Amino acid sequence: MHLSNRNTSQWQKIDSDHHLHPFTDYKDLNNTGSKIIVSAKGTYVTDSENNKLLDMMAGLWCVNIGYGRKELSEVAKQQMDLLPYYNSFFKTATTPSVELSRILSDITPKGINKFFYGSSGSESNDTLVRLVRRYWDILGKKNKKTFISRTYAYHGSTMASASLGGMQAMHGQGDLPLPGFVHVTPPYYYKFGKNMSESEFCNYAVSEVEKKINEIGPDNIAAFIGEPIQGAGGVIIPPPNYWQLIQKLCKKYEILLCVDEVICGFGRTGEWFGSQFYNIEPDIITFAKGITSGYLPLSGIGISDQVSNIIIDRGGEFYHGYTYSGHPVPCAVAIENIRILKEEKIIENVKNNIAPYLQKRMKEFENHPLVGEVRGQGLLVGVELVKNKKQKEFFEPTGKVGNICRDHCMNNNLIMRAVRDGMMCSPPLTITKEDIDICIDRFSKALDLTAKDVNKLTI
Ligand code: PXG
Repeated sequence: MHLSNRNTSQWQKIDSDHHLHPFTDYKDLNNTGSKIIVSAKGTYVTDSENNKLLDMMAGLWCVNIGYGRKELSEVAKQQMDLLPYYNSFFKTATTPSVELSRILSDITPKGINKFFYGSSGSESNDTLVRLVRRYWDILGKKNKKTFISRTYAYHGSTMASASLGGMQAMHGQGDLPLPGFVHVTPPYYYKFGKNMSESEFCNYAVSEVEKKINEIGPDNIAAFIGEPIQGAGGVIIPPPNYWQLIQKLCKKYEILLCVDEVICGFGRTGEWFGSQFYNIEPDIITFAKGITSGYLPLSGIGISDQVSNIIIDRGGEFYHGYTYSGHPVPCAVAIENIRILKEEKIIENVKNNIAPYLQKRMKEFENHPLVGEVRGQGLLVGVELVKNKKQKEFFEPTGKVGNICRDHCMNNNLIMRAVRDGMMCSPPLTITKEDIDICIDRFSKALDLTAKDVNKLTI
C-alpha cells in the first residue's frame, strides 16, 4: 500500500477534515496543520517534506529497539500467514501468547508469574482495578476498594485509568475521578521540596501516603499504584529510599503494591523493569509500549503468586477480557522484541554505557539561564525550564514556554516532549553516543532561541 500520491498540504487538509487526534486542541491544530510522518529508521523519523527528525521520545516512550527492525515485521507477517487471530476465551490458546507468558515470568520482578493481556496501557490498568477489587472481594474484605495514586500520575485515558491518574485537566473533563480513587503528593522534590533536604522530603511524601491511609481507613484501601519514575507527569525521579518506604507501608497496612511499568518496563531504567531498579517486589505490574517496541499494540498485567493463587483457587470465573487479549500477532512480535533486547545486550548497554553518557551530557544544561534542574535515570531525562533559577520560580501561565521550546526543537529537527515547562527525553534504547551529541547540539540551539523569546514575553 503506497500512500505517497498526495503532497503535504493535501494530507493536512484531509487530516483536519476527518481525523480527530488524541489530546489535541482541534481548532489550534487545524490552523497549523499536522506534521505528517512517513517513515523511520533507527532513531530518526522522516516527515512528508523529507526532514529527518531525531526522535528523542522513541515515538511515545515506546520504540525501545528503534525503528526499522525487519525481524519484527517478518515475525508479524509469518504469524499473520499462519494464524492472524484466535481468541483465548473458551478454553483455547494460541502458541505466541503461551510462549510470551513463559518468557515474561523469567524477566519480570520476582514472584510475578501469571499474565493477562490487553492492547493498551489504559486497558491493562482497567484490568488491574477490576482484578484488585475482585481479589479483596474473594477474601471477604469487601470494603477494600479505594486506590491511592499520586498527583501527575499518568495511567491512561479510559474512565478507570484516568481516575487512577492524577492529571487535573483530565479529571476536569468527564466528572473524574470516579469514586474510590484518591491522590497524594508525588515524590517531586524540585517542585514540592520547599526547604527540606531530599531525604526529609522523601519522608514527607511517604508520610502523606500514610496520612491518607489513616484518613480513609486501611480497611477501605485496596492498593497503592505508581509508576517507578513518573513519565508523562514530567520525568519525576523519586528520592532513593521512596519506593522501599512505600513498600513497607503497603505491607504494614495490608495494601497491594501495584507498579505501572508501562514506560519503565523493558529496559528504560537500565534494568528490565523499574521495580527491579528500585529493588521492590510488587504484587501486580502493568506494562505496554516497550513490550513490542510499539510495533504493534500489546499490553498486559503481571500478577504475583500470592494474588493469583487467590483469584485462581477461590475466584471462579473472572468476568473480564478483551477480544484481543493474547492476540497472537503482537505476542509473536513481543517474543522477537525481547529476543533482540536480550541477544544484543541492549539493556546492559543502556545501564553501563549509553545512559551515563546521556545523563552526563544533558546535565551540562544546568548551566543554561533557563534551566532550573536536569534530572534523569536510565534513558529518561527531564529538563525543568524556570523563570528564576535561584528562587525556583516557575513560569506563569504554565506550559507556554515549554511549548515554545518544543517548537524550536521541532524546527531544529529534534523531537522532545514538553510537560508543563519541562522538556523530556525518552529515546530508543539503541541510541548512539553520536546521536546524543547531535541532540545536545540541537537542544542547545533550541534553548537559546527559547531564552530569546522569553525575554520578549512579559511573563
Ligand atoms: N501508564 C503509563 C505509565 C503511561 O505512560 C499509560 C499507562 C496508558 O497507556 P496507553 O497505551 O493506553 O496510552 C501510559 C501512556 C505523553 C503520553 O503525552 C504518554 C502516554 C500516553 C499518551 C501520551 O507523554 N503514556
